Amino acid sequence: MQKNEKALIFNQRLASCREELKIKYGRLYPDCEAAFDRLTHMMLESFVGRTSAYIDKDLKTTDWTASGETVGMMLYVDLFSDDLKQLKTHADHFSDLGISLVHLMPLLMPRVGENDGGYAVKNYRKIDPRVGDMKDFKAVISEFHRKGIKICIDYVINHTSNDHEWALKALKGEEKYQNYYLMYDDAAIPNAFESHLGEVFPTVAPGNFTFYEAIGKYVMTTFYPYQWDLNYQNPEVFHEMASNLLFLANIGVDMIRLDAIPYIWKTLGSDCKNLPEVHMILSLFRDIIGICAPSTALLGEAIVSPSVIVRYFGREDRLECHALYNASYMVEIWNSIATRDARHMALMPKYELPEQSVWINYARCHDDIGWGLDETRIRNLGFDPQAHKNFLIDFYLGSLDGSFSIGELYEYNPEKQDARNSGTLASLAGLEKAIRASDRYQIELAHKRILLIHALILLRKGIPMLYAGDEMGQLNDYSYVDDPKKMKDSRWLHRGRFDWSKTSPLFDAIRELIDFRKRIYGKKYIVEDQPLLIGNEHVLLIQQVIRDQFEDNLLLFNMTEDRQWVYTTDLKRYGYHGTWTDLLQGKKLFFEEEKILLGPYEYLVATKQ
Ligand code: OTU
Repeated sequence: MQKNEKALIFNQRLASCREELKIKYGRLYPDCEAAFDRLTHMMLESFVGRTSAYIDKDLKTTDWTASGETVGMMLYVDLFSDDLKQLKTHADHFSDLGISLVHLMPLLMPRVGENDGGYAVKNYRKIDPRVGDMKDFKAVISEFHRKGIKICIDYVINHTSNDHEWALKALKGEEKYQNYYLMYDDAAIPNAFESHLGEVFPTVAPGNFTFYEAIGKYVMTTFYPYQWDLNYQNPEVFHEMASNLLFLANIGVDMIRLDAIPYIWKTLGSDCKNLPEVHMILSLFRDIIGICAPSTALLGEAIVSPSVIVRYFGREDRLECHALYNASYMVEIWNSIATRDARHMALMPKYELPEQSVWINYARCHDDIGWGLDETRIRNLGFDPQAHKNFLIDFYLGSLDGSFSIGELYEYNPEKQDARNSGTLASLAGLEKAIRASDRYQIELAHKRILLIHALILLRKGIPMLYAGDEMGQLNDYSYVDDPKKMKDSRWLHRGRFDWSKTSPLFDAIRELIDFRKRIYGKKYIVEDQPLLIGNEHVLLIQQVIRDQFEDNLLLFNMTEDRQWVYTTDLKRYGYHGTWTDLLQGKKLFFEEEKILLGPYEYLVATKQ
């Protein structure tokens, strides 16, 4: 495609939404006529730089994020395969398992030294030299695309590292770049900010400002002191970050994970989270991507309460992220596993999402589990929220009598009796303790529990996202305490090296589950996915409406290690009668009989036939 041909396409696309875009932009940056023109010019340049093959892909790509065939896995390249060259040779691991989307965690050039697992980025246009270079990355993309696997990478938009070119220039006293960050000459404004702010890492990185003696300034650092918050009030920062976004899209990545979105806009006197301007920025990013690289999806990372997360999908007339992490569901899964009580999950509120919006369902990721359960719901079920939280913390630490878990605390605050938990899925789900005790029955139970957890993410509506290693039952890695760069951050407990020498029966079982998902839902899409309350609180019932399928699917999950009965009166109450078949094992289920039996951690996908 010629340059002028591309320009024509771009101008047509822009013309259809230019005014709207300008109004939105004007809300953030009033009276910036010239700046807006510069923005659209930058977009044109970027579009002209997009390869014809990708422009073609943009036209052909359908809503792959909503397809039941999309199954993701996230990993750190260095821990999984040492580097990108090796990763290329491991493409079969994903194909064998049925993974069609791979999230390569922080891949862009990070800060030298401590870097928050790569979430302190020094250069948005270069690859972390420890794993390779841009050529290697492009080779991975084309190899994975050839195999039908899409690629997601992180774009850390709230902060740069303190050795990013902009930060270095700011440190040299260049005012232009000091305005890229939030810097203050004395403590007055920082203190005023602090009185309304929380802390993300209260023990490892307390406070939200860091004093840099070299320039005698306080720099806003919401996360680690070496992660400098960007100042989006400055239109230049917005432009640079929009331009970097398009740069990443033009490499050919299919999904861009926008890190820590709630924090990107700061207003004195507020808690600087989830402010209206954040939504405006995301909506602009969505429009910009929609014009310049529309086959690229934006995945937002906002680990906040569910009613706040959901707003990051935007509205039908002002879309934001294509996908968001279903953090609340993740917490509910672990809550139900510990309590053996499915009611919390059954009572989760339902949100109407704009079309083509999708949840990412996951059980573990590289971060801790924070127990942000809805307190009213806990109270309504007859529990005290604080006591319940303490129960979960102790349960997953493994200190509680009868707990099958082995984990560690993260950000423990003895005064507030608060903590989050670290640990791999398998160790939290009982495999490590069972292996240590050489208890074959408990090992078998732990395997069942791990599969149930995977089923809870693989059989529901949304994109399932597995965490690499979990498919092999990888256990906690305690070696992080010997590394001075990691020892203070227990999240490294579940960031161990992938053990290629190991085999696990879990791999095949998870592969079958993924295969099942694709067969049942691949082309059909789950339209509705609704938990329903039943008499037996230990069993989760999900009603699914499937496109192009006359009858619903009914999913039953036994959240306990004991056998459970489901009384069919419960199912009839919801209008379900007759003979059903479990599609997983081919079992017949007779709703005219009194009850249905579920084995330990058993789950069924029943349909009427
Ligand atoms: C993200 O997480 C990343 O997932 C973390 O690995 C990084 O450390 C962090 O950003 C900084 O870049 O606080 O405990 O609401 O909760 O972005 C994890 C969003 C985090 C934040 C989330 C953040």
